[in-house]
Amino acid sequence: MRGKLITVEGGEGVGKSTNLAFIQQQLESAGIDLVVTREPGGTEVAEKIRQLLLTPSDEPICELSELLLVFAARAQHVEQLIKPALESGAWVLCDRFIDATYAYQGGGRAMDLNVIAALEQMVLCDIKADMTLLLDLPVEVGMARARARAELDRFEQEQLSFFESVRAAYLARAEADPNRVAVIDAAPALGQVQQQIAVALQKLGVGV
Ligand code: Z5A
Repeated sequence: MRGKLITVEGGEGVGKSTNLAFIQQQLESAGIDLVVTREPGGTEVAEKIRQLLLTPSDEPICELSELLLVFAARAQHVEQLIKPALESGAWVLCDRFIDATYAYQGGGRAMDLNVIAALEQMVLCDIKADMTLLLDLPVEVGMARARARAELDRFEQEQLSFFESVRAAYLARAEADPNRVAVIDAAPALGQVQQQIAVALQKLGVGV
C-alpha cells in the first residue's frame, strides 16, 4: 500500500524543527516506517540548491530564479526520494513542501499563482500531502524567536510585511483545504502545541 505524505509548514520561528522531532517520535512509536526529509533539500543535489537559495549573496537572486530553483530542488526530491519512499509503503514526513511555495513565492513575493500551479502540476503530478500541520504564530513573535536562535538566512532578512503576506497565504491555503490542513496554534508553551499536534495526528489513526 502506498505510504502517506505528512508535511509541516509555517513562517519564521514557529518551531517547525522542534516539533518535527515530536511528530517523528509519534509516528515511529505507532510502528510506521518513516522517512524524514525537508524542502528545499532532501537529496544531495537538492541540498546544493538549498544552499543557493538560503545563503545571502552580493548578486540578488531574482524572483523567477528563486521560484525555479525551489521547483528544481523539488523535482529532484520527488523523483529521487519522495515517490520511491511512498511507493515502497513508507510514510514521508517533510519539513515544508508545496504550501511553502504558495506562501513565500505566491504570498511573500506576490508571484502569479497560475504559474506556481502550472509548475506544481508538472513537478508533483498526483503527489499531494495527506496531512499538513500548519504551525501558526503572529509574525512578530516568530521573528523574535528566530532572531534569538541564530544568524538570519536570506529569507529571514525580509521585511515584516513580507512575513505578514506569507502568513496570510498559509492561512488562506488552510481555509481552502480544511480536511488536509490542521492549523496548530504555535504560541503557547511547547507541551500545549504538541498536544494539538497529537490530536491532529489521531485523524490518521496515530496514537488512537
Ligand atoms: N522556502 C521557500 O521560499 N519556498 C519553498 O517552496 C520552500 C521553502 C520549500 C528555508 O526553510 C526557507 O526556504 C524558508 C522558506 C524558503 N524560509 N526561511 N527562513 P527552513 O524551514 O529551513 O527554515 P526555517 O523557517 O528557519 O525553519 P526552522 O529551522 O524549522 O525554524 P523554526 O520553525 O523557527 O523552528 P525552531 O528552530 O524549532 O524554533 C525557533 C525557536 O523557537 C527555537 O529557539 C525554539 O526553541 C523556539 N520555540 C519553539 N517552540 C516554542 C514554543 N512553543 N515556545 C517558545 N519557544 C519555542
